[in-house]
Amino acid sequence: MKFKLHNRFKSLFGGLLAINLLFAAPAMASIQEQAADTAKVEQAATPAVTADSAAAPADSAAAAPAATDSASVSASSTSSSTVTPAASTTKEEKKIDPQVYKNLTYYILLFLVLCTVVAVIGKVQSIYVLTKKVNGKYNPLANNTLQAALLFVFLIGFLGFVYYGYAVWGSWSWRPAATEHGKDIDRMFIITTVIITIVLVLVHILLLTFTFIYRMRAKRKAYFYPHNDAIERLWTIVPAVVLTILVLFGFFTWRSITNIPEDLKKSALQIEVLGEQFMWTVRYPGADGEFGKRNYKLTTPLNSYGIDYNDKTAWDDVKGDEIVIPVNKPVRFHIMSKDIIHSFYIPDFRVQINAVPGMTNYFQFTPTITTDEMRDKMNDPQYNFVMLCAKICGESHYNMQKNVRVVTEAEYKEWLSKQAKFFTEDLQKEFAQAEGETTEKNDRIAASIN
Ligand SMILES: [Cu+2]
Repeated sequence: MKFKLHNRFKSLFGGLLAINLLFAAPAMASIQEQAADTAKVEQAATPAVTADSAAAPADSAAAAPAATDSASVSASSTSSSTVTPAASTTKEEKKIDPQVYKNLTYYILLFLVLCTVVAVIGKVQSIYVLTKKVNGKYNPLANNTLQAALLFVFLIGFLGFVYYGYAVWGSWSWRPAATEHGKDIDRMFIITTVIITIVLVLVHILLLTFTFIYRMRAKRKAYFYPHNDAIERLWTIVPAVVLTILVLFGFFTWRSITNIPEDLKKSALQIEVLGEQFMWTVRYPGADGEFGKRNYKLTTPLNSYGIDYNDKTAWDDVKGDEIVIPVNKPVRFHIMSKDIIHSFYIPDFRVQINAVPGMTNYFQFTPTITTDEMRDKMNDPQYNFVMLCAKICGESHYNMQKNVRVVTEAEYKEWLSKQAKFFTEDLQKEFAQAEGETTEKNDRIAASIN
């Protein structure tokens, strides 16, 4: 009865698999068809492209059916949004590339071959067991010993790999912190890593050697040991205390970084950073040290930052093409977002905080190493600090980075004087026109800026 049920399960599973393939085949074919379609559309839409190079994407798409799912989706979305007229003309002559069916057959066959290999191994194993049984040499615990030994081998491999990971890759991911508070974060990181590494190694040694030592053996009876209050207390209280210490440690470190007295907040160099899909805009307050007011409702094609130019403190606001900051001076970043959540992240500075639409987050820190010094330290003359978005915020998320340069005070001032103002001439004209006075006011604004 048991054997029959087992067999029935197999045939049921096989049947489901066959039905699945039956439905999957047309779906996969239609995905291929879309990809081929799009390639044609692109060919039609860009006459400059030669027939050979336009046919190439269709071929490569057909050659990798597993990968075409996402490719065809993105490709078809571009075709529908940008080149709709061309798409409608080519729609009538769509034809499925025969290569599609060849590829599909190939993958189905590959799958069946794999299934057969697994089945053969299973059969060989059961024949081996049967022969042993027939010869009266069958040991029901042999498999148990094998599994326990394999787990022990796994333990050796695992510990070796952990060691390799720390010894070889550890240094790759480690760079000196380039800010004052960075040292606190690094200390916390190292202590946490040491504690969790000790726990990781101990737990795995215990787990996998015990499965080997106490494996089931003939003539051994398991000792029934249901309860021990002392041990339970130990393994509850010790981790709880350790975790509490770690959490408090993190809490106080974060507080020491973010809790800054009002006067130090004000005396720091202020820089505003506005994230949006998919760029960052950097605003320096200009000579008056004050940012002009900003309101998202004022956003226009010319005034993409939404600056309120009725506020005269906005007139000298400077647009940074990169982030440049003087060394050993506290800097206070005002971090904002225009659309969705982004994240302001400078790994070398141990700085990361979300850019959230509708609110401003702040991060104040003091850089201690200039870019040049860091290049010497890293022995890499091309090395740059970089600020990047640490939230996967969409298709071109990777574009959201800005170079960060730490320089001397003099170099900073020189750089700042060369940066463009937000209040461009075009904007000045637009603003003056909106005010109802043209040239006169325009001149007045220009005079007061320069
Ligand atoms: Cu982003």
